[in-house]
Amino acid sequence: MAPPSPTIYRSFAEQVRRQPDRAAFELPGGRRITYRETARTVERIAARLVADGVTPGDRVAMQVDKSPEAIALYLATLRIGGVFLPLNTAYTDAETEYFIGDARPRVLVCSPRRRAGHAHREGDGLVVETLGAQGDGTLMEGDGHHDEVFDASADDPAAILYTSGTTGRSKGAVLTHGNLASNCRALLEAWRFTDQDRLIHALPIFHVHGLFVAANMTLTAGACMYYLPKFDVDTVVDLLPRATVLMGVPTFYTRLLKSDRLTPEACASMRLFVSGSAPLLASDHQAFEARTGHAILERYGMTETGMNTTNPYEGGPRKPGTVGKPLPGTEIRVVDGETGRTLPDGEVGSVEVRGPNVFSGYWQLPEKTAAEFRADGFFITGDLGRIDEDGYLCIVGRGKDLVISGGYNIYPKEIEELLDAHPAVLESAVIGVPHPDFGETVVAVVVPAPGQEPRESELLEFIAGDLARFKHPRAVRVEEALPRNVMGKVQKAELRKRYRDLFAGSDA
Ligand code: MLC
Ligand code: AMP
Repeated sequence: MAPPSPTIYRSFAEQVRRQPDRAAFELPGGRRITYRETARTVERIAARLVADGVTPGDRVAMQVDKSPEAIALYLATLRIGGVFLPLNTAYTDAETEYFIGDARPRVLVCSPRRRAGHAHREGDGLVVETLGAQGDGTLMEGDGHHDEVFDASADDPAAILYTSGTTGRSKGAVLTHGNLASNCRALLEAWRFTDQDRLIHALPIFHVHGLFVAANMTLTAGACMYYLPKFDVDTVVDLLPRATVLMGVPTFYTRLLKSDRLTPEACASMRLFVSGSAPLLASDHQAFEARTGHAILERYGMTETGMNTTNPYEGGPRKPGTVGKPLPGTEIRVVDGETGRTLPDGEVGSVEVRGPNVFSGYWQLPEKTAAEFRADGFFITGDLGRIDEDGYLCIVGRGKDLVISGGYNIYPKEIEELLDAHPAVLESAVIGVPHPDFGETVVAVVVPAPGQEPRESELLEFIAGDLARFKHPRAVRVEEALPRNVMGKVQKAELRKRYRDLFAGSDA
């Protein structure tokens, strides 16, 4: 009989067996949670989910504050063959409504303070549970036990993560057990991550970076994470002398560089700083190395693919402004977006990726899925890049209309549709402009409806109820008309140029 395929859950269970008394989590204040204790919580939650009616293939949605129990909920879902659906806590009720309606989860676990807002959803096949930041809530009630472990194969779905499209609504990227496990193995090897590592985990856990990179790597390697509710410069600097690895978005590093406490001595036990989810400024890379002696390792990934490329851990330079080479088993090519022809190294084109890390498709959208793949199985990332003389990939821009602010993706279309619905607005264009803290931030350019004079505060208030705070434009500018090309298409590049210095020199 073929051996069971490796999965994140099986690798975690193996660590529980191998080193039950080792700490998996260390929390602010010093509380430690061992692998054995984590496994018990996982079993309890699994029993609760099964009692709620979850069967293999059912979605389990989670929109809760970061806690160790939230990670246990993720593992419990994998254990029973459920499909995990994490949602950003910043989403408004209107945004959440869409995800729930589209994914049709069997269980929604929300924070106790949002319980009332979800009451109307109950019945109709959905159970609402609560989970608070302190491990409180209905999910933790009961003391059930669930022995069975779902025999997941590599192709079975493990998670759905929503990623907005350039047109239409968000699409759920379905990631399989094989996607998660293979990508995690490749990263463990590439970054020499072992059970001796102590990771500073300051990322949110509803995205690929915090969940499938940081948490999966820690729990499958049998390592320990300093598990923080959110990123805070001083807390992170306090932990550096006891840690070995930090994984963050570029904003982490921009903010760390502002602290006088970031010194080579503070970093003495650190062996690796990783950056990803958005472009790291080459100047920040260089400043960080000059200050600490550590060259940040930049890697490149996305929701649909997990991690694709990485700068080398050893055996080559970590080059600022590049995202390195493909992970083992993953192929990258740069092609002419129109014809699909592979371009010679050095030329800028569309970045495409193929490998065991690439997702199985968009939830219930076979046509949209087909449109994003080439016939030979390469996935079209929507990023623009070139391969340099050493074979390193450089991401030089995006073919997709997307703003990445502090590592969060924001799709202009979603904001434009809301602004356009305001009676004082004829049309709008939303762009990303450079920002000293978030890398990029959102600016809305609006054209007034005839005879109208839209005010910034009025427009922001109008869209606030429907949009998570991090998506709100940080500035609104009124123009008589939007720049258009001969085809009538709005020239966002021209607008970006016009407003590129809007936040230059601002103190974030
Ligand atoms: C918070 N705010 C943001 C924001 N984060 N606004 C724009 N962009 C963001 N990223 C808002 C808050 O609502 C608040 O609004 C104000 O900004 C100030 O908040 P803050 O307290 O200073 O922000 P903070 O909590 O420090 O958060 C900043 C951050 C955080 C960068 C630390 O956003 C973060 O952890 N980002 C990581 C995102 C991530 O994990 N991305 C990975 C995606 S996976 P106000 O006005 O109400 O005060 C992926 C694939 C891959 O992309 O390759 O990894
Ligand atoms: P998401 O859809 O949230 O997973 O975001 C994925 C996108 O983030 C990619 O398609 C890239 O545009 C961007 N991204 C991730 N890592 C990097 C990086 N190191 N440099 C530049 N862009 C990145």
